[in-house]
Amino acid sequence: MANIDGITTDAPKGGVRYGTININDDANYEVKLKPLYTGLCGTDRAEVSGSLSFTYNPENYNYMVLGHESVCEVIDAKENEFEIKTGDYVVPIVRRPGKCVNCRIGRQDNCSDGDHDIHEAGIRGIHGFNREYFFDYAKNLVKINDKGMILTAAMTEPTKNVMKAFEVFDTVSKRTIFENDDSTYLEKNCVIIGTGSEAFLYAFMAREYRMNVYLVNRHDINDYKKNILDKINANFYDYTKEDKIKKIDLLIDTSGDPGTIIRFIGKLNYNGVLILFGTNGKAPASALSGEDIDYIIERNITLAGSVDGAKIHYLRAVEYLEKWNYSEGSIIKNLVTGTYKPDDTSIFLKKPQEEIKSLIKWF
Ligand code: DN4
Ligand code: BGC
Ligand code: ZN
Ligand code: ZN
Repeated sequence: MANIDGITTDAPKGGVRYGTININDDANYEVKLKPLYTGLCGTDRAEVSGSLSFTYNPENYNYMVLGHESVCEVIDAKENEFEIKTGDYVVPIVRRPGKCVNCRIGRQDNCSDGDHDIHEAGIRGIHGFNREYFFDYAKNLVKINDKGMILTAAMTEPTKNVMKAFEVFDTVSKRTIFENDDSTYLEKNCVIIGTGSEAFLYAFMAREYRMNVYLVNRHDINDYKKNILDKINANFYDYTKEDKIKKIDLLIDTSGDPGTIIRFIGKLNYNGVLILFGTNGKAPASALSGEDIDYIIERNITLAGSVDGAKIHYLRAVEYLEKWNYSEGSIIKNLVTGTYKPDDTSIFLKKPQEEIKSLIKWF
């Protein structure tokens, strides 16, 4: 039993509060972790607003500690086969393996155990990382070797989702020759719906494929965000005012808004791929017409949902983040638009207009 200061919520009904709580700690745990930075995203705000359909509290608790994005310092470690030691910086994995065959091979991101058997720190059935310390097993940690990139490393968790989604894209692209005749993705068009942190991370990765990248939203974005996109040679447009692109090869949705998604499906190219990623259970329904369905079929368009990521995607995320961290200008660092104190719960309630990625600083 430990007294822990944390941010608590009465999920799934929503709400957020900062305070002192008692949690039964498992004495068998191998490492004691102190968060350095935790991040928050659309998922946390959906939990707090009560709109996330699949969130549930840990067993025997009527609240859940929030937080699934973090970079932590190991403040105590028992001997372990992963050689995680006291003083190491690590990122804990959000989703913990269940019973199905995918979970048993480390692919819990593709778990088929059923909604209430999926466990995700700070999201589904287990406490999250927004607390002064917590305990874990070494196998659930991804080591950050370069302590100089701590701020960038705080974005490992959201970046691993992007790595998984691009793996899905690579996999479905194998059904045909998706590349150009010079075996590149040059001049292929990638449109990303939304301009939040995940959308920006998707833009960084789509540029690695050397695609033409367009972020879109139903309103303009500020110059700070446009400047970041300029620096990575990506574009933005307000789709209610202009239409910069006729044919889309890869469409990634981070809005979860059915009407907007359908609007863009009609622009997908032959053999195009749509990755559905944004969740928005409260968005109004919007129906596909028979014509839309014919359009999708006749062009061999693939619609794929993509959630979470496995350890391999965390490792890949660390590699790309390291590359971007040390690229000219270190643009990736500019995605962090604000750091907040643990007791400032207002950040969970309202997204600051200028936000790309908000972090909570714990030291
Ligand atoms: P976020 O910062 O809330 O981003 C959502 C973005 O979508 C914002 O820029 C919204 O704009 C924009 N948006 C909303 N409605 C529309 C619309 N009709 N047209 C165009 N843009 C729109 O959240 P995030 O970047 O942290 O995450 C993106 C989404 O992915 C969230 O729904 C998360 O729950 C979900 N997510 C899924 C996974 C997974 O599947 C992982 C992480 C996040 P504005 O509201 O700023 O104006 O593993
Ligand atoms: C997390 C994923 C998780 C998803 C759905 C996201 O915010 O990054 O790891 O699977 O939410 O719960
Ligand atoms: Zn997140
Ligand atoms: Zn499973």
